[in-house]
Amino acid sequence: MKYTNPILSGFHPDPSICRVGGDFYLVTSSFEYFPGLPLFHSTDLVHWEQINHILSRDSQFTLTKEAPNSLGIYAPTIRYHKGVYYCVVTNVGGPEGGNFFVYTTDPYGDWSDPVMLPFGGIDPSLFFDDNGKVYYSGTDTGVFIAELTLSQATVEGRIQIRCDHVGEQVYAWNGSGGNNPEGPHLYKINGMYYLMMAEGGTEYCHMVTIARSDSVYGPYEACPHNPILTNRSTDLPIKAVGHADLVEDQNGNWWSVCLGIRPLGYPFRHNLGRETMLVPVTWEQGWPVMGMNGDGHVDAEIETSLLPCAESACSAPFERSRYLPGSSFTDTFDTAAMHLSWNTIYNPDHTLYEFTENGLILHGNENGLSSSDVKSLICRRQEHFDFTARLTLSMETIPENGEAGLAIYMNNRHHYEIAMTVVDQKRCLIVRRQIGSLRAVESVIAYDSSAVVLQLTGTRESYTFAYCGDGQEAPVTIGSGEAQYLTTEVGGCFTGNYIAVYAANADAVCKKFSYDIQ
Ligand code: 6LW
Repeated sequence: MKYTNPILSGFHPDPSICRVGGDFYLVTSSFEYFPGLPLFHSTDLVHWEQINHILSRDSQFTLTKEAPNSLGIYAPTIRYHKGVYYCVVTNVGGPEGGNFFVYTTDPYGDWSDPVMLPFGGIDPSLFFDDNGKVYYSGTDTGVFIAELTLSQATVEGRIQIRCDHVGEQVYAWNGSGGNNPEGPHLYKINGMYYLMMAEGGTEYCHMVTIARSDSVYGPYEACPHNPILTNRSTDLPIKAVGHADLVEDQNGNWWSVCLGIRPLGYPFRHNLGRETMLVPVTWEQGWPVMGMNGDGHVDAEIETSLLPCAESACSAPFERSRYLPGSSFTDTFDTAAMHLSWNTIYNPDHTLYEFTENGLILHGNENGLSSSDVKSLICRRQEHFDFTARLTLSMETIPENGEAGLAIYMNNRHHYEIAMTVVDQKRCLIVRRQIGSLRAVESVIAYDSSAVVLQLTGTRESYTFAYCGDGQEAPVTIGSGEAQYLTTEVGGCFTGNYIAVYAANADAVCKKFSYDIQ
């Protein structure tokens, strides 16, 4: 069978994976977006459903508002041990930031409040040794390992886990000499400890390296064929691969998930964020060999007969299906809760969202798209280069400065949008672009009706805006902008583009939203 990378398209960086029987669980970073840590399930490693968010409550985390930088929820690790799922992660920024873990016995249900850990830095990982000891690895001035003493109790039928003590931080191996050694994961495989990490930075020199030892604190011996995974200095379409995690399937085959990017073209610029890839892993002389041909690369198409669940047996893996990422999507906002694929930026102000039988009312506050504060906005990842998004929107009255619309959004300083607004006391539709400190109004057209369908079409080259009024059959294009200026290389950081529905200084009713893959 052939599968294609990415296995999770759009902004899904720093993947971490664990297996429980025939079930795989995968989590990715979420930065300033809320809820945090999307959680996915698969039985074949290729088809994933989103089943939950690990951080779904304000009591679990407060996101720091410091746009346009990406702060917030960095690089998680998910592990399963004796009936309990653990996710350890960093909330970067703010007084409530730091490293912590949350846990649950049901990954589909609520995860615990955070158990804070007294380590600085980022990229935490947990390792449960078969001798009962638990180790944390992370990255501050270098990559370190420290023992954790955890205790478990059952209170009112619910499991409670505490961290009673942390051991000394031991800097056992700091990679092969590349910059930014980070994202460490510790494993024990056939009696040997393996410390795998990313080096080279999360850009085009990214790579994965590994070392092994017969003792957890080392000394570690570097793999003679490091880096074991990289696409640097190749012509492969997927670039910047790194930050990997390893998993063994129930048949004894090994796999790695890692992040990678797909530039729009040359010069390299990418707008979909860092995406999740899957590569087969074999072992030679006690070292992992990654990639389809063992060449240490991530290919866009991978031929393998080893996926853990044959296609026929996987025909009904999604009984509890919540959301299949990467599919076309329509929301008529007729449930009282936000669909799993929607995010807000920062912890939301819940009073800005009202579900009614007419649709979702966005109560716009004073914060427009360029604000670095909490906005009346919902957004979902751009998962494909080619797509069309449509929003059916109505606004009865529009006060001065009021607007609502549909945007392609990298951050508060890089976004293009189409909106219904008022100019010179007349209702109109407007297309605007902001690229850093440059702002332009592309077009303003008079528009009399209170209802409209706004359309955003994406390609590798451009984002194009159109509208459809009452009784109008074909959308009318009123503006467009280059895709290459809404990219990480131009104005982004660690995230990818989102399609956003928003209101500011006015109320708007959203009746329908659709995202169609072209
Ligand atoms: C993450 C680090 C990295 O913490 O980028 O690519 C950082 N790897 O390990 C943000 O995702």
